[in-house]
Amino acid sequence: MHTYNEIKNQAEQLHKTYELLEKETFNTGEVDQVIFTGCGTSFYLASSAARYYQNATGVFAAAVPASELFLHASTWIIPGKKYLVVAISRSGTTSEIIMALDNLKENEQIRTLAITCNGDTAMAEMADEVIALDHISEQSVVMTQSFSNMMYALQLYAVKWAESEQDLNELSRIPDLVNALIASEDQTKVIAENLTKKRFIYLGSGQYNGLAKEATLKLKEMTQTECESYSSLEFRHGPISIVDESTVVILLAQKETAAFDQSLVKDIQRLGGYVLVIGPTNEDFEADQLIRLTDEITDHNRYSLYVPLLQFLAYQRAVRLGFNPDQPRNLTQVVKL
Ligand code: F1P
Repeated sequence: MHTYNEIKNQAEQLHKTYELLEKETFNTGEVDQVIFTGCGTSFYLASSAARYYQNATGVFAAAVPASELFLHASTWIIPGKKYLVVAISRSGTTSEIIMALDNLKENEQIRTLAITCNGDTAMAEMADEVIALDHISEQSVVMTQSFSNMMYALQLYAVKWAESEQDLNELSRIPDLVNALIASEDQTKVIAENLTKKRFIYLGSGQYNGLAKEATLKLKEMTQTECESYSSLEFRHGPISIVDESTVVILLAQKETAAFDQSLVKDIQRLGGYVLVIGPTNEDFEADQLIRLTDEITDHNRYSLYVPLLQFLAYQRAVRLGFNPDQPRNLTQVVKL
């Protein structure tokens, strides 16, 4: 039940995250590149946050799993360049993130920022700066509100860095909009509870590609379904061969990519696939099911509105299949090597 509750009350927590970040000041000193890093959900968050950050600030940003950063640091760090490494971890104790930070600590070209839901950890102690969302104390094994809140905090961080009032205004509206969406949680049940559908594919582009990957992980963790995700238009380049009547494609649509999104939906439908589109679609957009999100918020800032829908979908399917989402198979809250 705590997994459900933690999805359900994330808007309240987003309010608290906004209040916290609004007050904070950060070191925005010169950097050449920013590397976002984490493991599992926190890595997918890193993938989205890197795209958001670069778009907001104009500073080159990339995402890398924390394990890659300590196993293969030289493939990421170029001597002579200045880096900011943003380390993401709900627990702040995952082995790989600690090892990555430890590996970088002697390096003077690198400064670090940790974002975590536990400010009292080795990770927080090792970093030069910390964003501690201590109001999030998630009990669920799978990450839900910790994901949305850490992403939202990193969006606010980027926007403060860029000094963009317009983005800050849009982001300030997000918690109330998420709250309204959560009230209609049943929208995803149509597909979550349809057991004739066996195969799930998530598609998203830009910062939404990381979210498509995270949605895939949520479904996999809670239901052990073999599912996949791709950058939207990559899907035609091979993976589309698996589409049949048992396939559901969940497309994270954006205003700026609408024409490409629509033609992709039609191609998938022609092959028998069922397509659920989540996004700010126009009246004339066609799909098997549409969950419309407001276009009053730009593609750049709409991210948090997709998140609870994708989390509910995985949760609802788990319940329909008879799994207990609070006890996902083979998983623990923290991975220690
Ligand atoms: C990240 C993580 C989760 C995953 C699992 C183990 O932890 O990999 O994404 O669902 O429960 O931990 P963290 O470093 O963010 O605490």
